[in-house]
Amino acid sequence: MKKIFWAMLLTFGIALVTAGCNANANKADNVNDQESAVQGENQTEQEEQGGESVFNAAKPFLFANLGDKYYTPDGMTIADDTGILYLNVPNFGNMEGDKKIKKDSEQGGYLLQVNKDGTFKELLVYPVSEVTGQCGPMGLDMGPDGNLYVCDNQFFHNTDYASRILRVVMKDGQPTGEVQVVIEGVHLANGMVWVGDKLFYTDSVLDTETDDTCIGMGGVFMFTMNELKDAGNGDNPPIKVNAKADDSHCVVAEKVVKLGRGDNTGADGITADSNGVIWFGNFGNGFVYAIYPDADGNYKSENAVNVFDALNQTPFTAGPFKPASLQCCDGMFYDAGTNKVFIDDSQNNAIWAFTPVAQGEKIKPEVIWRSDDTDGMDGSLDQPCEAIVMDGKLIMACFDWPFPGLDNSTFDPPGTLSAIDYEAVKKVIEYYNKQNQ
Ligand SMILES: [Ca+2]
Ligand SMILES: [Ca+2]
Ligand SMILES: [Ca+2]
Repeated sequence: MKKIFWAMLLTFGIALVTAGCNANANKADNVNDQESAVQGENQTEQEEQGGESVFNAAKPFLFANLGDKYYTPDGMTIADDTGILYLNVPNFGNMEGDKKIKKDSEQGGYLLQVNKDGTFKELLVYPVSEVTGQCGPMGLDMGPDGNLYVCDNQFFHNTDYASRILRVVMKDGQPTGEVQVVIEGVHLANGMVWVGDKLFYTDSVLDTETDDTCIGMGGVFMFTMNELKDAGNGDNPPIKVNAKADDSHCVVAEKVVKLGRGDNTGADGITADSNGVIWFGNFGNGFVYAIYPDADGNYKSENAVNVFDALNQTPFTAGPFKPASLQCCDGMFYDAGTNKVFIDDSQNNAIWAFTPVAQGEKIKPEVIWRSDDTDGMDGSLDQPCEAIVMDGKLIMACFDWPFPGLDNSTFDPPGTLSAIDYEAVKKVIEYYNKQNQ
């Protein structure tokens, strides 16, 4: 469960301090205080270099080499009470045959525990679906009951609504071995977040009529813990959903406008900020949306709005990176420390960040880092799919399973987790804040 942090005040405070530093820098020549003058010179130097030193410090490094066994890492979450980082590894990267059987891998994929030093251990091999003989553990989050809830994406094995939401029963931070099917009938289960007693997950492929411009649809589904608690437990059957916009649990469905590489995959990454606002984006075209809770804390379709129109964007050109358009939102992660939502951009091998905005406003995503087409072994981004902050690092899982139109051209194990120093991330954010003034 993501804690609701009261970070707005803190962030506002940091913004004021930053503004004060800028004022000093501008007046540095006239100030006798030596420290202020040195600080001013450093800042001028950075500006002359286009922030080169700021961006160089934010170069990703290899946080974990997952070896040849765990090659397609995806969802991550950290337990609030224990600080344990859980990582799902569906291992889609290497499959064979018509039934998409995973090669050199357990068919169920894996749940790993990742430690602060980048070492890890396998906690669970997921049990497989009777329909497909596979399991595809992707997005996950800790529920208020202390159990892990998991998106089991079966879409690559079976497009006949075989995806599920699973409950990994936990005790003392470790799986007991029991895994229950809580929801079934999902089409492409992808991202997940708990907000209080409400679970939200994205289904990236909902049934819809398509034409030349609208090529797909995805949506966000919501369940309360009260609805879920008995589902799949003992003799109780799972809850069945329809992967359609008119399902009673579908809070919002958004069509995918054809753009760039023409990918029709809808809602993917999803996260919640400290005000309980839900942020999600489309994998296929990079559109970003928000669902604002109403005064009673309810989430309704009329409060779901587009906050980033990828069709009418100007390519991003700041920093030392190639011009980039945001046309792919994979995982999203809200970090209270910076008050930023991070977007994993699988298409551009990039990590973006934006500040949450009030209802009616638009977001302004900015590139924190972008890598070339790499194998990820030096920590470069190799199709980043999920991000999380742990122990002074922004950590990104590298999916490394190329689709058409992505910068990543080659599946090249071992699987990798990249990381950027958190202080360096903050300095990049400060740099952009200055440029925007
Ligand atoms: Ca995803
Ligand atoms: Ca790789
Ligand atoms: Ca690669």
